[in-house]
Amino acid sequence: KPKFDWADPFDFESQLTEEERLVRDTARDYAQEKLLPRVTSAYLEERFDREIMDEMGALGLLGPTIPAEYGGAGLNYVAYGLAAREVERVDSGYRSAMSVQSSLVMHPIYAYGSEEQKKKYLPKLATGEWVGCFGLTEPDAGSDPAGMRTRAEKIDGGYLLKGAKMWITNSPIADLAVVWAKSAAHDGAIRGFVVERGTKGFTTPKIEGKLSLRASITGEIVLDDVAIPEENLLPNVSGLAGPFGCLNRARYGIGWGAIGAAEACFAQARQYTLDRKQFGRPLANTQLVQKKLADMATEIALGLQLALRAGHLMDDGKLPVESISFLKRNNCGKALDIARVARDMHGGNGISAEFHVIRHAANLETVNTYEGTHDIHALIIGRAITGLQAFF
Ligand code: TGC
Ligand code: FAD
Repeated sequence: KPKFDWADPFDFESQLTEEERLVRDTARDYAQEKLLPRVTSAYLEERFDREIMDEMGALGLLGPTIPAEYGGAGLNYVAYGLAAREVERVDSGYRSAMSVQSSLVMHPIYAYGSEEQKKKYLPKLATGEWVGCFGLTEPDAGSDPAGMRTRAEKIDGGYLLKGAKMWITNSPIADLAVVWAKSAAHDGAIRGFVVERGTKGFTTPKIEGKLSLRASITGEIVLDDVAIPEENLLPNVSGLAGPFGCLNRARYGIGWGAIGAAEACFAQARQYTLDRKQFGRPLANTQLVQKKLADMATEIALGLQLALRAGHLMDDGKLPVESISFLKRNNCGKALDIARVARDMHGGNGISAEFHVIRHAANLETVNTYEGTHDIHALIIGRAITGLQAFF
């Protein structure tokens, strides 16, 4: 009789290749041994440890799908997803740092950059020697990035950038920023520009006082007449398809990562309710608790299969962007529900940092919002189903 494994009820494991398992194990060992011990203090102190980027770089976790000739690990998208799941099992903020560098900074330079840009930036970003950030959102343009105000003006030998970006992961520690701006010289089209730290007029104030994703550093990007040379324009993309091409990959990785956070909450809630006794028996010996655990396990199993299927399609170049919205929306929404229920199942202890569940729940509020909110992805899916635009 096949044996039931509560942590892997559908033998997910056997669907992975040997290389994918190796990447997963490397990421899991690193996350459990090096990230988990420092996450609570980092979260409480609202601190991101910069050396994490070097550590991830040394393990090949930055730009894992970028070919080796530019410093990447040349892995497939399933392996990338598995790594995101392991890192987010510890904290969504650490996965954020990894996804921004990989999908939002290295990917656009790789996919849209000149050969010189690829050679100059990608190897340093792959090792973590340099940190990058991605500036799309603005104070008045979040869900609707087409409404951005940041402008690029043509000047002799380059461009002058004017504007401001808001809620930018890693901006205060970034060595370079990939910034999206409307360029008058290109009929007002949105274009991507690489801005290096130290360029006059480029500042990145930290956003203090976040109550979610506190182990990740977030800031603004202020572009006060920033003059950059012509060679810092990303030459091979124009329009919103540029930033969206990056978001597709990051959203895909988040779909995997959120399941890692949900699994951590589920495992923690299972153990806690087995250990904790009330009314003379373990909490896990009650019908309500068992139903909650069964619901969690079901959603995790479904979400994981969805992520793997998406990964296989992505690796075959057959994953429609609207299907990425299914993955991002479902897995983030379900992970947030699971984290909230796990918090509740811990009673008073559930609000303590020691038990991790409230940290995951608070983090997942952000994860459910960034890279397209839960409702924005519903509208993307709704438009694809009906052919009707309901954003406005
Ligand atoms: P729409 O008319 O739909 O499209 C405009 C142009 O873009 C193309 N396009 C895409 N291309 C590639 N991939 C996609 N997913 C694409 N979606 C659209 C489209 O084909 C079109 O091209 P063209 O050549 O015909 O002009 O544009 P819209 O303005 O109606 O868009 C509406 C909407 C809601 C879909 C979109 O704006 C949206 O997705 N909003 C959400 C914004 C968002 O996700 N922001 C994320 C910021 S970055 C971030 O959060 C990082 S957090 C990272 C971390 O810390 O982990
Ligand atoms: P809004 O767009 O103002 O949305 C507010 C509410 O209105 C949401 O519930 C939304 O679903 C709803 N809404 C909006 N439009 C509609 C509509 N048409 N119909 C119905 N409901 C609607 N951005 C970057 O560019 N780079 C980053 O690195 C980055 N990192 C981030 C890190 C953190 C910690 C956070 C919190 C955000 C980050 N973001 C980043 C920004 C993020 O992508 C935006 O916050 C997100 O896209 C939502 O935009 P907004 O905050 O302006 O909300």
